[in-house]
Amino acid sequence: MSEPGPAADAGLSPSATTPVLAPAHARRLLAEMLLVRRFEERAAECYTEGRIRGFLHLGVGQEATAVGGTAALEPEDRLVAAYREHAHALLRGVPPAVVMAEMFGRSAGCCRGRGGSMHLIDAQRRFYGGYAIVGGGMPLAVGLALADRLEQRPHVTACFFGDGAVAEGAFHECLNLAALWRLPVLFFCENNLYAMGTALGRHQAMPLIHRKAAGYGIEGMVVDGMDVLAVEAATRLAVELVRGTGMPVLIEARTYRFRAHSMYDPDRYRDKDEVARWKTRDPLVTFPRRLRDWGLLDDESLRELDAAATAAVEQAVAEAEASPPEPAAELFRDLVGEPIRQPAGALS
Ligand SMILES: Cc1ncc(C[n+]2csc(CCOP(=O)(O)OP(=O)(O)O)c2C)c(N)n1
Ligand SMILES: [Mg+2]
Repeated sequence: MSEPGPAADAGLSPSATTPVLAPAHARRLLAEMLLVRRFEERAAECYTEGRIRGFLHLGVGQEATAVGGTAALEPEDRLVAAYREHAHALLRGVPPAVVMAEMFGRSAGCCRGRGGSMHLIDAQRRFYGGYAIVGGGMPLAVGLALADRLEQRPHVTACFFGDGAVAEGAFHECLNLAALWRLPVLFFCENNLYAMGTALGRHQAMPLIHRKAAGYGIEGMVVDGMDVLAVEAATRLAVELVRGTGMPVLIEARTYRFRAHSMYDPDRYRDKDEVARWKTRDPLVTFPRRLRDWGLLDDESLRELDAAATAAVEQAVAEAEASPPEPAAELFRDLVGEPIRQPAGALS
């Protein structure tokens, strides 16, 4: 995507080469990235304090990919994510307090505290999880899209997964079936270059992930995942293609996680200089800077947006803290079905 015009026209006047970036839209993208970043920073603190237990995977650094990738979806479109999915849940409209309560293990959580950080789900908001198994969400996305195709519904299913999932059989099976059956899936690879401690080049013979689309006869695109506008533009194009042709599309967004894989990971497999280099591309720094250059943001508005994000997260923590755990009597709810009644004498 070419850049909007110079500050003189504040990005407001359209021309052949300067797409319009509406100020309200720019602020929305920035507000969303701030909410996700502040939410995850606070979650890390809560984890250290022992208020969140189990696993916690943060996507700090990857906000532009999640925000740009979801901005192009319609509210009715479906989203399946992997386990680094706080951003995706929030961006599909799951309230921050509900996500935080889930991570606190409280009854106000979207799974009543049973799932935790890796298993968020809210199907009513078209957010279908949250999968701890690498590549595990992909067959589900294909199934959702198959149902939409059979029922002739116009929705797109966006399936987010990491570069690690590309090494799984499920990736290839799902791209193959979705292409063969012409299913409306947007396969969205959040390529942060690492699968736990394994660098992409150590598990992929051909590491240009978007090119793997050719093997299934579908479109593949690559985009700078640190640039929220580029990600949104690419995703918009891809979603239009999926909706217009009914065929799946694969997007690879190149991004980077600034923090370790999980709260347990000592992060010894990456060169500190590499991390520092990627941090200079922090979308929470570069996007506000561009908006300032284009006259769409001043320091005070940035402070206000940031304060609003921080306040929303504090409110979420307070509400999560105030929510009780599930009563013991509910422990088996949603876990065990009704006992199957055997015909008398069947097993004897
Ligand atoms: C099928 C399967 N194999 C291995 C694991 C262990 N595991 C957990 S996270 C992970 C790395 C996945 O990396 P990627 O898909 O790139 O996602 P990222 O952590 O970078 O967001 C692995 C191998 C798992 N959860 N599931
Ligand atoms: Mg990865």
